[in-house]
Amino acid sequence: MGETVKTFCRNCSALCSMEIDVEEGRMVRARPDGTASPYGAYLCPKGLAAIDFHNGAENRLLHSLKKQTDGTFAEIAGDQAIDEIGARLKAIYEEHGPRAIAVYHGTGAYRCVLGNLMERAWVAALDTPNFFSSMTVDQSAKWVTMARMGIMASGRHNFRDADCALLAGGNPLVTHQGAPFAVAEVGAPARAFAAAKERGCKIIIVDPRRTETARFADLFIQPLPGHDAELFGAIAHVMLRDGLYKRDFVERFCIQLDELRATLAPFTPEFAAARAQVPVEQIELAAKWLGEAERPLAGSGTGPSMSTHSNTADHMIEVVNVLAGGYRKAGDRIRNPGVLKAKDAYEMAVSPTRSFEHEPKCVSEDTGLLVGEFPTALIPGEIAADSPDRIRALICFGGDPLMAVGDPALAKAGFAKLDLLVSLDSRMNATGEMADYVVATSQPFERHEISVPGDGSYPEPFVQYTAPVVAKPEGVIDDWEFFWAVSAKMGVPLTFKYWNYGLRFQDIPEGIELSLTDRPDPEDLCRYLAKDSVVSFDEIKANPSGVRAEVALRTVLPGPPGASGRLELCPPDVAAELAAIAKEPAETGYGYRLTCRRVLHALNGAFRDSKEARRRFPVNYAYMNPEDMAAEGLADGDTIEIASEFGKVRTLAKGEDRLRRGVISMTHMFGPLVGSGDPLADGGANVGQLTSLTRHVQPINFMPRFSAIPVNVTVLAPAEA
Ligand SMILES: Nc1nc2c(c(=O)[nH]1)N[C@H]1C(S)=C(S)[C@@H](COP(=O)(O)OP(=O)(O)OC[C@H]3O[C@@H](n4cnc5c(=O)[nH]c(N)nc54)[C@H](O)[C@@H]3O)O[C@H]1N2
Ligand SMILES: Nc1nc2c(c(=O)[nH]1)N[C@H]1C(S)=C(S)[C@@H](COP(=O)(O)OP(=O)(O)OC[C@H]3O[C@@H](n4cnc5c(=O)[nH]c(N)nc54)[C@H](O)[C@@H]3O)O[C@H]1N2
Ligand code: SF4
Ligand SMILES: [Mo]
Repeated sequence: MGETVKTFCRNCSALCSMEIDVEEGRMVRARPDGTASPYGAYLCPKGLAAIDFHNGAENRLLHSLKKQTDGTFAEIAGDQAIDEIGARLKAIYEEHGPRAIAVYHGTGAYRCVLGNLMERAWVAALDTPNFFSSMTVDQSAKWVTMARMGIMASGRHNFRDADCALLAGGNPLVTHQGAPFAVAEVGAPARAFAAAKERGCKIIIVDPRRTETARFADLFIQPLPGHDAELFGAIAHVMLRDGLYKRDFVERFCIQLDELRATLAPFTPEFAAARAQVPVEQIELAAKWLGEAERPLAGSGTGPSMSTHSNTADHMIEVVNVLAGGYRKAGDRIRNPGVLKAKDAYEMAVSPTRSFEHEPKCVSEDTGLLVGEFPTALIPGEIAADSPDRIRALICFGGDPLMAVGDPALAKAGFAKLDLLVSLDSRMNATGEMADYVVATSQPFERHEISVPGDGSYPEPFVQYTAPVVAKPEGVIDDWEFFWAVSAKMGVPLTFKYWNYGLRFQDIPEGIELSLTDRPDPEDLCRYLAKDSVVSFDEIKANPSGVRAEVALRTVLPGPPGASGRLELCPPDVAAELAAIAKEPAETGYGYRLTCRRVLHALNGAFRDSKEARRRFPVNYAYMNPEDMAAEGLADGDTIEIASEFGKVRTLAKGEDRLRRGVISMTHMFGPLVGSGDPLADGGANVGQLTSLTRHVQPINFMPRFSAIPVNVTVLAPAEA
């Protein structure tokens, strides 16, 4: 007999509500569940493919593995693996101190609520500063901006309230990436854009590729990649030149306007238009629309954050948002103050912390923490450093850092110096291949979860809880169990807390002290997380489609009297970066710029081997403008070699008229770490081979250049007819 179970997808931050048909303990079909969801009924192909994936696609691991002395893996029981890992960690900790132990938190860990909080509790209990995540090889330019400019505590406008929205280098129709940085709604993004247009919101998209999202654009700017610093510098220049900025806002909350004006003097629209190869009029128009809007919103996806001068570019995008006054004001309605933890917002600026200038610092470079994390691109260096504080043990939770950081030769040499490498994952990946232990974990539909990651970020107040839809296979464990059990084995007591970004774990006063011997009950942990909820845990549990909570109307409150925080628009380091960019010569010798992009049917390294993804993407194609292909004598499916200053990849070319000429667009995390030369046999190519961990890296966050990479193309073989 079959049954239908309600739950929610945990692949991305949309957390779409769904129902799943289960027959004889096996999931067979998934459908969207619009009963209470803040997006209505919606599921993307990855939500649907999740069933496939659970049922064994992509070589799901059903047992943990231990590396043997001959380099092969042998199965090991989960408990045994934990005992051995716990003992080795304890020895490393006692001999070398807490800094010898590091964790890497990957994309698969973000929506794993209990695992994530147990990991944070463990790291806090060990008191190691070595916390790394995929965020610092993603959009940590945004964290750098927060640390150098400060933040407006009132927050940006909700997309549903904006009357002019600019998105640079993001494609939410495909990626479902939204607030707080990008401009979109995470679930049902096309519906949200259509509704925005209906309301009369003007939409500006800035992207070298005419993205799926760009079909909603009132103004589409298609620059050469790598020139957002100039482009947004020029938009700011025009806003200052024409008085198109919110004077009151800037006077109340900002400093360094004169410095900004002086620094941006060379950033005329003509200068930026020549660099980015866009019409001057588009720069002027973007400045005018944003300057005149009442509730503007300017933000970016990964494009500018991965591209040339990413930190400066991001600072300038935020400067444009500041000049436009793109934040909620006192009295503005807060659409979703949160349900599990409802929060107030205040109209006040919080001055920059420049946290990266303070202790603790990395050992391989003079840089410190950003939002409590060290830069992931420094992991290989932090392992290889000649320092008593170097990293000796690395636990990777739901990620593949070896693939994610690029520069495989350097990264691999670093990882090889570890005493202990553990991958906590539901499948084997490149990092797992190098690991001493791969601990097989449960997958979302096999565990308890409550919507902590959506709280306060859903477009409307909403909360959902799920118990496992199906039982987990015998040989796998929950991620949270790993951290709890390893900690117990080390004799380190844990306090489980409701942590979220912006909080320091140690500073959170409340928590539950966990026993080292009695395994916590996951439902009890979820109940604890709902302790302060507007809707009681029992009511949440009784409503498996989730609850659209009735939350009393909250508005943004005025800042406390005497609040003296200010946004720094143009600190000296940013001014110096802009001055250097203004004088920089063009990078020559390369015919193309290779840009980052994502595809709908894969999620970084995950789902690329699902049936649907493989049918569409036997490899990660190198998309090129058809005129460029004709000029190279290339046809669809021809094999090409793409070479940067740092390495080469081989893949198949495919025409895409959405791209401007001179741009090649390719997604990441396909193929093996280092390709064999046969892209079809490899199932794609790792674009990380074209990147460097030592050259073209940003100061502060050490972000490598993953987009606008200068490359040349060689034609290798025509496609078979
Ligand atoms: N289906 C799917 N969804 C995903 C993912 C996935 O792999 N697949 N990954 C998830 C993750 S980890 C993330 S971080 C998010 C990312 O979410 P997005 O940021 O929306 O990701 P992309 O679709 O890669 O969009 C980046 C855009 O930047 C453009 N771009 C590249 N270089 C430049 C540049 O120099 N300047 C400008 N202005 N634009 C540029 C590219 O053409 C591309 O359209 O998506 C998440 N969601
Ligand atoms: N060249 C280049 N490099 C890039 C990028 C780029 O665009 N170009 N993008 C960057 C970005 S934005 C990111 S986010 C990183 C991605 O880097 P990572 O986050 O390190 O890589 P993913 O492939 O997303 O790894 C997710 C892993 O989580 C596992 N997983 C899924 N669910 C669970 C679970 O419930 N529990 C556990 N334990 N594991 C689970 C999956 O099997 C998968 O192996 O790469 C970065 N690197
Ligand atoms: S958008 Fe897709 S991957 Fe993200 S939660 Fe919804 S169904 Fe899952
Ligand atoms: Mo990401």
